[in-house]
Amino acid sequence: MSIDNFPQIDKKQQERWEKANLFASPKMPKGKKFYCLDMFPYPSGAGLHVGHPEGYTASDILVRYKLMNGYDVLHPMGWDAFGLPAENYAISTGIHPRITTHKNIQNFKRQIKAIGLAYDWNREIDTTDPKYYKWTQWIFLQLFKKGLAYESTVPINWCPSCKTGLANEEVFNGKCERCGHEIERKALRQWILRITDYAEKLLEGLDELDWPESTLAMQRNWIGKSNGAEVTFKVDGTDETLTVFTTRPDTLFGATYMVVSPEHPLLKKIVTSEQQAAVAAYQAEAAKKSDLERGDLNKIKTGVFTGAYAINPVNGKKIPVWTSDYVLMGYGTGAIMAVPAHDERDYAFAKKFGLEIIEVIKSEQGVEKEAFTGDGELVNSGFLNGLRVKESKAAMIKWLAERGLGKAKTTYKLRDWVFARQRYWGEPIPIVHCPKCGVVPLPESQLPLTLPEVEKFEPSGTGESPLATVDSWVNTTCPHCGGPAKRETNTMPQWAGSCWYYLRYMDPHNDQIFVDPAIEKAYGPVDCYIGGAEHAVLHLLYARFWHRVLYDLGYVSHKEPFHKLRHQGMILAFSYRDKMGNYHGYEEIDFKDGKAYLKTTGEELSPMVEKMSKSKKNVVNPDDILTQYGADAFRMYEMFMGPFEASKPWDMKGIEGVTRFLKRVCGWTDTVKIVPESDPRKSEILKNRTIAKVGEDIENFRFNTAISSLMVLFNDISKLPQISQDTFQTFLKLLHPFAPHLTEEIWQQKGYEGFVVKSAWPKPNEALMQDDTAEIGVQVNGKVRDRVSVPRNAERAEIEKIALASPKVARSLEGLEIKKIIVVPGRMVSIVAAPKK
Ligand code: ANZ
Ligand code: ZN
Ligand code: ZN
Repeated sequence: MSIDNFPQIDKKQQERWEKANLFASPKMPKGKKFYCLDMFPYPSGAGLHVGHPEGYTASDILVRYKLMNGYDVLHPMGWDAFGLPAENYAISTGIHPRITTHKNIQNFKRQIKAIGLAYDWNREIDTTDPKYYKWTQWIFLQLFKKGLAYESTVPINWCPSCKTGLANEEVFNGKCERCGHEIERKALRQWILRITDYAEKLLEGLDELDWPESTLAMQRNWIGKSNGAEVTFKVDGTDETLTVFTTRPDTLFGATYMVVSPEHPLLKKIVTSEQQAAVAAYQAEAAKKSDLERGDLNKIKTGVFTGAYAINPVNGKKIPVWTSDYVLMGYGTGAIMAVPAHDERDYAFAKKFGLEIIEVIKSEQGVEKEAFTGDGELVNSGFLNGLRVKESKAAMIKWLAERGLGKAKTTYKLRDWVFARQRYWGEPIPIVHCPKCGVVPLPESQLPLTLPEVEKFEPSGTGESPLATVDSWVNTTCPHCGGPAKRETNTMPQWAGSCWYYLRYMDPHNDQIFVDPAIEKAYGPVDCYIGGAEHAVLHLLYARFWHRVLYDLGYVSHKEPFHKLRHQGMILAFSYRDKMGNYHGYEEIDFKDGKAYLKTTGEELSPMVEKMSKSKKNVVNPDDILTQYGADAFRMYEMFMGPFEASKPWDMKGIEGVTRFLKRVCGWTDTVKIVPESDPRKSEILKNRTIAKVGEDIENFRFNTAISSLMVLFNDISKLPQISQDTFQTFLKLLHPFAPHLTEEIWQQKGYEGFVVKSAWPKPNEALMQDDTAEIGVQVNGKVRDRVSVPRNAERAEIEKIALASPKVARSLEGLEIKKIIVVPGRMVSIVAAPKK
């Protein structure tokens, strides 16, 4: 019974699993539970990429391992299906996004199923299904009622190419996250979520998570907590005051001028008539720049003197007030005290405009050439002289507070979340605008508020969503007064649906509430979450925010949604070029002995590692791999390529190697003699060590080394003339999470009961893990003649005896007389011999 038609086995086993409903999770977990979540995909028209299954296979391995360890496992899959590609496709073809999305989902599902992943498909969700987004809208209403959703007309990031506003998190280096177009500032009426109210909670929550350090750091930086003080300065000759935020109150004696942001409301009150024109011109210039150009990219400082002076509260000194765009209105108070001796930006500004520089922290280098930002002893600072920076901060805050001139203050970089998009294919925001009552939330009984049919999907570009053109939908009655009113026409951003989907999976068919609290308590939180690192501050921050609000409202019982998080690395690919530099696709290539040859001419091609792209003919389509090699080789190769988190190239030669291994396993199971007795001690030790190693490796996402140790075990046991049933079954069980189809097939063919995945994961026998013998070399006159195995605690005399008993050693001693035997315990035996006299 030769088994090597892998694709055929895949189909047969997958049908068998589906029939037995093997991966349905219980409604309510009873014993130990394990919730393993994959970041659900956006079902694009291009279909699955080999990058998707990398994470999915990892979670599947973990899930099968946990099932075999007796856990009630929750392992769902669904579709994050709102978004721009379907809508843009609709604009160019007129085909409704619902239709394209549905088609793409079917294709994704077929591809994912073909990999044999242990999902509970009864829990499948689709964020564009009104039954699902009813609850997305419901959660929005809870945010609204809690005062966490508000309307405001503010300058926002506008992508002129996507014709929509974007959140700060969606802008990278001043460019649109989706299309790369330069972002503009545009004032638009917006829905905004008050995520800043949760800055501290979102920061603190990070401490309890098992997440990659780099992702934690990105979230901490994004939230950007700064401890410092607010200090109030009098504007000379007026009743006005200027308050600044500073992280360095210790340097107040070194403040030699002040800067207000060009948008600062006080600016027009304090500017002198001589300076008015210059300031107005400067304000107009600054309005054209993005925050990024004014902040991190701002190398050349510009600015204008306002004509006004302020009084430094600590020494009564008169210092000039300037305006400059390096001070942003959106941070702190929009005004700063400038300390050029100890702040790089202030230093550059002071040098350029010839402003005074006073050193207040002593340093070896001095402040002749640059600002000194390190720690040191305070000088030129009155009552602070002689103290260090940290003590001076506290002392200065105390001094200011006692006089009502300032106080300790904490600020955050995090900004509120712009939560409206001027597009069609998103969740409608359940709000009505009434001329009498103002903004009125839709009653929960009217949810879901479904998307209306439209003729044109084109965004107007003026900042109005295509929904605004559907009069019959827009015109409605006010739920409050019953008078005529208009619906909100903005839709939610693409991130909304993924903010809570992991909760819906726990109880996907409930139409009373988004998740039954008892079920949430039992299944939550997600024990292991797997997905790309590109979501470090977008999805992963937004979902934590919604979750924390739901927690505060008492709807969920855990503070954080995702306990453990792991990111898969990027999959690159080998591309192959001929002598002329032309690329050749994998179907044109013969892979032989680790080399690549062009099928038509036999020319050897040279490989290179690059990003997958059509032009390089190196895009790997999972469908092709699955029909040629089968799902197990595909899965095993994805895991064997390298460390899970590392980016690594897909290599067709590698999949050949894994396939050879699986074929050897097949051949061996056909002929191997399975007996009840146990195996030689050496194999038993290796088996027990491998059990422990594979389990540990799976838990720690070291799938590649787990596979290596399985290969080592196979090499050993496949050489035995016969094998114990225990070892045989153990091997199948250990291999199962990686190659589920083949192992189930063999299990079935050997007539074993049930399914491997329903059998118990083997327990390593501790006593058989320690090897109590050691292999040592035996030398005769400096040449190694044999290796012998000796008990670890053997005495010198016993070791000598074993060494001399070796036939190889005896042969090399023929005609010689032993002069001396040196035993180095645990390492070697060295025999010195001379010809017999
Ligand atoms: C005086 C000072 C002296 C400062 C010194 C720094 C060094 P982080 O750490 O990012 O919170 N600042 C405050 N508000 C600002 C605004 N709206 N736009 C631009 N800069 C602003 O930075 C806080 C520091 O950035 C504050 O502390 C302030 O400059 C500046 F030796 O005050 B500092
Ligand atoms: Zn764009
Ligand atoms: Zn009304």
